[in-house]
Amino acid sequence: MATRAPNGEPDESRLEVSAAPEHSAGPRAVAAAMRHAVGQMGVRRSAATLRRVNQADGFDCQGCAWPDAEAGHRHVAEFCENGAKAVAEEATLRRVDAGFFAEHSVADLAGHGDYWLGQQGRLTEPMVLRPGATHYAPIGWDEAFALVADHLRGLDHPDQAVFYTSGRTSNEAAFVYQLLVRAFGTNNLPDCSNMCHESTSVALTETIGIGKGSVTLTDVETADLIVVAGQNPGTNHPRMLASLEVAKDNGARIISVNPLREAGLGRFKNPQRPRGVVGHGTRLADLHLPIRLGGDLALFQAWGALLLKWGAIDEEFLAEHTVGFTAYAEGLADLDWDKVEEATGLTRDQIEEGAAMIRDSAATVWCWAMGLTQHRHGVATIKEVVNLALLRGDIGRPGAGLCPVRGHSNVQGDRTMGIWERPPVWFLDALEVEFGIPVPREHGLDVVEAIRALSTGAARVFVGLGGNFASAAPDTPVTEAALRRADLTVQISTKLNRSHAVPGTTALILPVLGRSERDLTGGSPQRVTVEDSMSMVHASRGPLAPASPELRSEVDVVCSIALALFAEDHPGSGVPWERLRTDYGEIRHRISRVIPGFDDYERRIDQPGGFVLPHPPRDARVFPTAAGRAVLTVSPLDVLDLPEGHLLLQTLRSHDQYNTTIYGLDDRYRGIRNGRRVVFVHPDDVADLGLAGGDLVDLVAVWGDGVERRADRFRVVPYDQPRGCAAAYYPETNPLVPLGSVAVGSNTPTSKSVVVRLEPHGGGR
Ligand SMILES: Nc1nc2c(c(=O)[nH]1)N[C@H]1C(S)=C(S)[C@@H](COP(=O)(O)OP(=O)(O)OC[C@H]3O[C@@H](n4cnc5c(=O)[nH]c(N)nc54)[C@H](O)[C@@H]3O)O[C@H]1N2
Ligand SMILES: Nc1nc2c(c(=O)[nH]1)N[C@H]1C(S)=C(S)[C@@H](COP(=O)(O)OP(=O)(O)OC[C@H]3O[C@@H](n4cnc5c(=O)[nH]c(N)nc54)[C@H](O)[C@@H]3O)O[C@H]1N2
Ligand SMILES: [Mo]
Repeated sequence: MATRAPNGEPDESRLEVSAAPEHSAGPRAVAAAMRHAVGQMGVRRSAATLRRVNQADGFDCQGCAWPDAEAGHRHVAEFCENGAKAVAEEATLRRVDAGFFAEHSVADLAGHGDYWLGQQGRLTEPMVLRPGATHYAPIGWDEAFALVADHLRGLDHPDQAVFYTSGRTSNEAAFVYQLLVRAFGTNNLPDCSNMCHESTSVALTETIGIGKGSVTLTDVETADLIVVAGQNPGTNHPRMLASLEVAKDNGARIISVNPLREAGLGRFKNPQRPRGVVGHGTRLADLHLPIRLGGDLALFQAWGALLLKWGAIDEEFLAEHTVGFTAYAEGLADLDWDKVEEATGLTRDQIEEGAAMIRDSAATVWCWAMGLTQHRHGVATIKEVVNLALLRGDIGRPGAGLCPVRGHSNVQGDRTMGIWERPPVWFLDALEVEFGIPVPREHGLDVVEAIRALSTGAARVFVGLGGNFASAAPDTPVTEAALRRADLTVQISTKLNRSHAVPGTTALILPVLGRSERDLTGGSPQRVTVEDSMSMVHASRGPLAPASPELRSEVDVVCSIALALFAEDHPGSGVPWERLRTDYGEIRHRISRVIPGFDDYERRIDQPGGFVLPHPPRDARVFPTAAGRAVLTVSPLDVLDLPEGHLLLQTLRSHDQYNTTIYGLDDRYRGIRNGRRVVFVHPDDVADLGLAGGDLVDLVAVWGDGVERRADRFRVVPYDQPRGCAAAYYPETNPLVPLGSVAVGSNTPTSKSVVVRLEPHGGGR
């Protein structure tokens, strides 16, 4: 365990920096996984729990949304190092009970960061903070539900409440939650997607007519070429490395587009194969393009221009299935190569080498994650990915397609279930018909808008179904002040986090079961379902005894709020909430009547591995856009500008965290031990700024609104990447991300490009 400085935060003075390793996984990953698991769960519970992860009769790993192998092809241990950490974090034996809250005032909790808070263990009983109180105190479940209902009924308008969701929520809980919110009368359903793959959803919906990826696991494993842009699978989707290894064995080539040379895409030692334990492992990336932050838009346009010049396009596919080709080709006719080189930081030779690999590929899979979505021109960049896939006819045929790699394990499913502030009309119509309730039609607030509404007092109640809104959202002081201004904050959570420490005037903590736990709501075992990144829906059933007998399921909590909220004269009372609460099969039955693709839901999740949802472009090259075809689009070349003496900072994940949950203080693949307050800077930039490795600096963000945003006390770590770029971990750097700095079209905070300057801490070294 890390020692603690007086404020309860980790002692960063023990930081150790070494060279980043060239390979990932291997036996050290197994050792790290076991260390975390045993530390949180003990030996016997670790073995019993980890055996059930991602098995056909087990529970879905909370770690990520990468699909499982087909049911017959699963290993005994179908999880990865970071999956084991995610499981251990939830199945920990540590507890946060009423005694803990009696000991720690809210002010005390607010003095701690997410690492300390998360390490305290699982929440065990409902807690309330009354107006003016210094401490959370126990409250009965029924009283808690009545308190929520009273506050909601007391609002002048339903739009004064916002209902956040984090993507770990099951399909069943998500469906009843959005139903509750819409029956109440608002579409204020901001979710973690707004900060994550929203740029993807917007770009794909406009261009191919559906906001989801078009590949299956088999496509990835049989691709000729895989482009991995703006994604760090070694840390965030480790099981993807196993798929990439299979693809390599089948002859695929891989291009990595990333400012950093991430260990996962170097050499991969598969811990589940003998040759991963000895020897050098598989070299995954054949070409690494160290792109400047935000340069992908320019790179993809340049690739498009080269493919056009070489005539390396699928004319038949373009003629039959697309619109917009002529405008696209004209748009690239006079591409400004100087600007391309400036934006990408790559040479024309490097760009041509990548383009030639695309030209020579019979089938290409395009993978991406936060490195593309969290930029000002994130939507435009992803539209350029689509342009390339369309040029090559790479949608709707084997071994090819679009592969946005999702974050939270059920973030895609939550959207399918209607967690969306801008729901489609057909969905609302279907809800109205199914439940006989009027539902609101005006779009609701997304994350950034919700923070604004809470800040001004336009929104007065915040409900969070999972997640850690305070730490995940941008502009931390602004977000925290917004939450504190609320009349009521309700956090439905498994573990303590910063969001509990920045309460509204009244605050509730409602503790729930995690996915690894048995759910006996209604008296018999319940299962839930989730959807992975490739639209596979399958069941999940937890094997463990609940962390506390007081815990309720998310479905139970949501339905119980509804039962308390809707009086008999309210149309919402017509929904059979008690039936839904106690029988998740009934929820699935209702889902199957509202959402296309879920027919015969109950039976199809009995099949090992579940079932795949329809995806017209993937299945039949049908594109449900307004034009009835896939759309090639034209976007202006946007180059992120960097004032003299400044750096472009990306905020990213270490190997020892799950978003705002910090597992530990190491980032093994980047050579960091015992610390998180580090800023990675190119060695020549370190020198040019008059600094040296190990110097203590404050990060100061520069943004057009004149506000000075700071994050203090970071150690400078010289690290290979394009000049002018820098990297530091989230959420410590969230105070630097301006609320107003968002992606055009998706409103996603630009967490991967923040203009900063480095100031020596305390004015000197
Ligand atoms: N263990 C673990 N697993 C996770 C998570 C976790 O925190 N921990 N989080 C989950 C969630 S919610 C998500 S969304 C995913 C996140 O998965 P990732 O998107 O892989 O997460 P990040 O750490 O944000 O990494 C972004 C990557 O993009 C690169 N990058 C940054 N800017 C640019 C750019 O402008 N261009 C290019 N080409 N590359 C760029 C960075 O160098 C880094 O390699 O992972 C999910 N899985
Ligand atoms: N600067 C910067 N900011 C970012 C990002 C970035 O790259 N840079 N990434 C963004 C992205 S991609 C995302 S997805 C968001 C993440 O935003 P969130 O999803 O809001 O954050 P998490 O850290 O995943 O939430 C962790 C909390 O969820 C609760 N929890 C865990 N499991 C369960 C469960 O089963 N049920 C319930 N009810 N609660 C549970 C626990 O209390 C835990 O403390 O952050 C975004 N913010
Ligand atoms: Mo995410």
